[in-house]
Amino acid sequence: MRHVTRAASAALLLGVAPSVLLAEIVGPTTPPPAPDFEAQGEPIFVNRDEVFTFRALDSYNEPDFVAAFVEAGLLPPVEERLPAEPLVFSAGNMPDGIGVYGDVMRHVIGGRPEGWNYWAGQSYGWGGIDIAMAECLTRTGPLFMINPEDLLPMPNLARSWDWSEDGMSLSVNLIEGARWSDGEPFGTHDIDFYWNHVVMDPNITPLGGATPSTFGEGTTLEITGPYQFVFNFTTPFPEQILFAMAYGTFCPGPSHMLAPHHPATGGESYEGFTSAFPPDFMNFPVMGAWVAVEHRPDEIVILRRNPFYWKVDEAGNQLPYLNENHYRLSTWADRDVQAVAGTGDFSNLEQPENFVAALRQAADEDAPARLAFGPRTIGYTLHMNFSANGWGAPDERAQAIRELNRDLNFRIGVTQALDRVRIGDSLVRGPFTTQYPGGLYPGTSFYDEESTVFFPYSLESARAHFEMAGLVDTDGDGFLNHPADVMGGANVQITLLNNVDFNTDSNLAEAVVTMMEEAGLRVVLQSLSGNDVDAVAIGGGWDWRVFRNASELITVVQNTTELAPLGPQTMRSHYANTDGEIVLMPFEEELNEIISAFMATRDAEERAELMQRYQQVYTENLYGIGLTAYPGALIINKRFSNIPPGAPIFMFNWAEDNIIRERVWVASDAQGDFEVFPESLPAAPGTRGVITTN
Ligand code: BQZ
Ligand code: CA
Repeated sequence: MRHVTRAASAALLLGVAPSVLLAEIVGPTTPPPAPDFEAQGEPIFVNRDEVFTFRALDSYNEPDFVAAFVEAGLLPPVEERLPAEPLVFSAGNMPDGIGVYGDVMRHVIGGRPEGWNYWAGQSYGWGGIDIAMAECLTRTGPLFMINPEDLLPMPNLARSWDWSEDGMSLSVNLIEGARWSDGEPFGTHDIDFYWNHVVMDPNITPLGGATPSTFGEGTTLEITGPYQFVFNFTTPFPEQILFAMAYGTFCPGPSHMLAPHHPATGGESYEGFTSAFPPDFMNFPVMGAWVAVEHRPDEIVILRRNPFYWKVDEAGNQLPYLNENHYRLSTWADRDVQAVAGTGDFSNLEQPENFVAALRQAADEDAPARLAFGPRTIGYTLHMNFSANGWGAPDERAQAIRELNRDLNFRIGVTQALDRVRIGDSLVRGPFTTQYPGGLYPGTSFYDEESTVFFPYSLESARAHFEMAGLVDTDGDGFLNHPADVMGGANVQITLLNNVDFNTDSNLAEAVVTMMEEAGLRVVLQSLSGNDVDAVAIGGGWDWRVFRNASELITVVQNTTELAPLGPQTMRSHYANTDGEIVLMPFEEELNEIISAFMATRDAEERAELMQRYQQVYTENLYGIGLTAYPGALIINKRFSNIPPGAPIFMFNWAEDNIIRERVWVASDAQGDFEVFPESLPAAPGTRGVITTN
């Protein structure tokens, strides 16, 4: 009731609504209930220190073929390759216990590697390649199984941290004596390079999009030793920093490789920095469990075990257990097909168009793969470009759209023109999809239904709102026109950016085009492939965009800074112009206040209340227009052991991180004959392939 009154009075306040229009307005409600859908498999909840600890063991083991490299004098002994106190996975937390060496995880992906300079924004092709190669200061993927009372990021390259008494600084201790996969030492020299020449350098944006605002405005980093550094803050106890240290935003690169190419440290130019490690540059040094040793374009990327990996199991076996990781370069839909058929090993079943076929095949007792649906954490938002001061250099037409995007009546018109039942059914029938108004997802810990504003589907109401936004079909061709003083009163024409690599993105984009046409709005697709979509999205050359949501709308605590336009490049629908200026709408100021307050408090009740306000302000202002939300399923070949029960395909991170691949193994009698480079190890950086002992 409250909402209905508010919307009607808002229309009156705008002073443009004749009573005829008001009669057609359908007011907002709370969201319709989601169909029941049981997640399959519950996580076994534990505290973080039950998963692993850092400590020295009496002795260490390695695969026999690796020991042969040591005997041949090609590699230092295993105890010298490991840190004094490696990360030790506890047997008690392993679903199937200590493993054996061998075999391969065969991934299939839809992306393509652009190059290996992640720190200059190059994608490795997604689907778990970068997650396998890059390690970060903290780790969040496995948090889906951590007790709520202990829910903070897990240590990783950062083995521990201490807050100062006043909470204004955090000193971080790195793992000591760990090495990059080429044997070079890892330490704060790598942190120094990442912080000062990647994060703080406005000329480059690393792949995860880390900017100074990611770590809190005014945060500084001071190196205090070879393995220790200190963050200094402007507000006390910004716990958020621990999440900003995780995947995507604080995964340092090998400074011994990167620094010589960076203009600030001896390199020639930024272009030179970006292109220094093209896709055919093999054996780029990593801290991850596997190294890229082979890339055949459009065919495959092969990763081989890193002999310097700094994690072991409780019996002292150096990890990983799996010798190789394959990434066949195909399509995302093919990943589902191959995983179910057993010619691939892993898929995040995330495109509902494939649900029915996958379910049918997996139901067979002899099916090679198991399939388990998780919570409803895959969702799509229609983003509008809110920059009216130059981001992406809009022409007159695009500028007119930006101004419409900033008009609440226009956004209400758009949301009410969307029939979300039809949208869901166009992807898959059954209890999977739910009508998603936008903002936080139902079923997640900070979600509050009462604070969620849902504008029901109504073409009449949509048209009335478009009219209140000044759009009328003045030439009678069925499409709404701008007022005479904008674009000469021409038809409104909007572009919709979508990622053609996913059928779901394309189907949703087409549904939006169709439904807008029914309401008189002309929308044309701007269809691009993944890497190009990301480039256009960051560059700002788009009006609307279909976007698969990131983790902040599920967890709130991961990527929190991306919930509001706190910095020049934090809110993906509203970046600053090239001068770093951003003109906020009043409700955006409110969102900024809420998120800043959220990050500044550790009081659980206050945090819950703040997120209720966030959801209210977000959904009543339609900051992002929700399209649909649904559950995804993890498909994994039955021969793998140690897959944690209840691992969601997406929560704090993707399943490629959630399942902790370095401790996944295959029983000897179940191992396939899949290794392409048996008995070998990665060659030197810049060299193709592997080395052997003979
Ligand atoms: C999962 C993921 C692992 C990126 C990518 C891709 C890019 C986005 C997103 C997902 C793929 C898979 O997602 O779809 O299931 O394997 O790789 O990284 O969509 O285009 O830019 O954010 O993670
Ligand atoms: Ca017209």
